Amino acid sequence: MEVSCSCPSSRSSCPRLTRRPDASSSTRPRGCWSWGTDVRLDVITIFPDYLAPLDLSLIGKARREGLIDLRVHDLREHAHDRHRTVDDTPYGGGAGMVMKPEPWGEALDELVGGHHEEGAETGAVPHLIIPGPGGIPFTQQTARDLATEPWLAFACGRYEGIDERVYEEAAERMPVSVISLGDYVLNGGEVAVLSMVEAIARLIPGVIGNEQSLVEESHEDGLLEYPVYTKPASWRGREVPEILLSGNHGAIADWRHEQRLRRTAARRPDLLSD
Ligand code: JB8
Repeated sequence: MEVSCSCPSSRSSCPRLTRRPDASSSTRPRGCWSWGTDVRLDVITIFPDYLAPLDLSLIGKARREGLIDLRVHDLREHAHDRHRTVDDTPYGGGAGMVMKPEPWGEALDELVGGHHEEGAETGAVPHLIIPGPGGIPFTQQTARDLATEPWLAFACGRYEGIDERVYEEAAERMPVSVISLGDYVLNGGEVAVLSMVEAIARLIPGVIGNEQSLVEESHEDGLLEYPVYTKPASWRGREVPEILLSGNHGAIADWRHEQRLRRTAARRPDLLSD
């Protein structure tokens, strides 16, 4: 079955249609093209195995169904010396090593077409995300914004970071954002990319079955979530709040709102004052 399309861009220029049209294990009809839902994600790293968890759970299922086209690339494929070197000592001295520009240049060329080549591929480019503790903060709003983009690429740094000229050259070829998960330091970008991909991918329509569960959660409307309970009603002498057993839906909604306000004031007063 071939589904007709109404997207104004041609198939050959739409980055959302570069994947196979009929992933064999998809629950959608074979040959079914989708519009505005699937997203391409590329990750460049010297540790591709760090991204293995993205085969699991809801994100793995979305990949197998073709909702997410996630491709992980080994940066060392673009290091051509005998030791596949990706780092070198910093100019000006100082601690640690810096990632060399040449492998990054080649890896980005491979994504978007040759180095300043005319008409390579379709002209489509990804929004390049580079995790780093010196970046702008990643928030639920960042995840919402990025989830609307058709093509994201993530560059995972290691050591003391990537040669600054890579950021400069990339920014002349595609949108680039340096993004930080928070005010703490990791050993490299991979774990940050795992977090960002999960936060972004779960907002893509179809990835999470129950879309209402995306609305009723922390950070969706500026307050933390209310506490939740399930059976049994009494456990180790601890009772579920009586209101939740009352069947009074209005009173339950009021109680939950009050719990959200209290919890936000106690744990995240910054969310109430901003
Ligand atoms: C070297 O804390 B982070 C982070 C730390 C890093 C690199 C990338 C990200 C690369 N250290 O978000």
